[in-house]
Amino acid sequence: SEQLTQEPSLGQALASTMTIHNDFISEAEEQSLIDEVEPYMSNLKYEFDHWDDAIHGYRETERLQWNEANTKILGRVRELAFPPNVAQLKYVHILDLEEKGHIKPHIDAVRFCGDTIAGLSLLTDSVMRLVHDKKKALYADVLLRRRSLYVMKGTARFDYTHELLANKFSLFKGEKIFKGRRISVICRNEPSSERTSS
Ligand code: AKG
Repeated sequence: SEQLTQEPSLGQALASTMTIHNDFISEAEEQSLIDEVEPYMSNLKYEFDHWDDAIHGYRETERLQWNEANTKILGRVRELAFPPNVAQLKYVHILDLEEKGHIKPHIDAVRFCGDTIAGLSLLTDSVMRLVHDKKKALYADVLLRRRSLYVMKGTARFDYTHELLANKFSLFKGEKIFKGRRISVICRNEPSSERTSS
């Protein structure tokens, strides 16, 4: 699942800029996040087959206010992902992918998001594929376990597309990874004025 051996320096750059923290939250903390977002999410419809959309079978929202327990969890995410003087987006992005849902390869727009993306994966394991934007033969699959946190920055965020494999293609090191419904809770920092003004 890693095809980066032809260019070991790129493999290293990727490994140091896409980090996974397994069991970042407990089962109780996962439930606490779900309990807060589910009443709102369950009223939205899943969206499908928008021809130009990167995401299929999803519903999403952004949230500013969280209860005390969840504010603490998100504080731990922010503390790990962002140095103290980095301006963070206050809104947290919540993406709910139904079992049939998947995310097509894309790079997050530099206009809307800074150099770091930190995402908690809730409810299911899944596989994220990172493909070098210019050299498509260079890619790595990353296992996003239920309750893990990933932090994607630098090379991984700017030079690689990321996608979340549909259940029928969901393999990691040759092993089937069942992807059920997945909710991701994503913190980002503010876009940099240098990148957006060019
Ligand atoms: C995006 O919002 O751009 C994503 O690719 C979401 C990634 C995730 O669900 O962890």
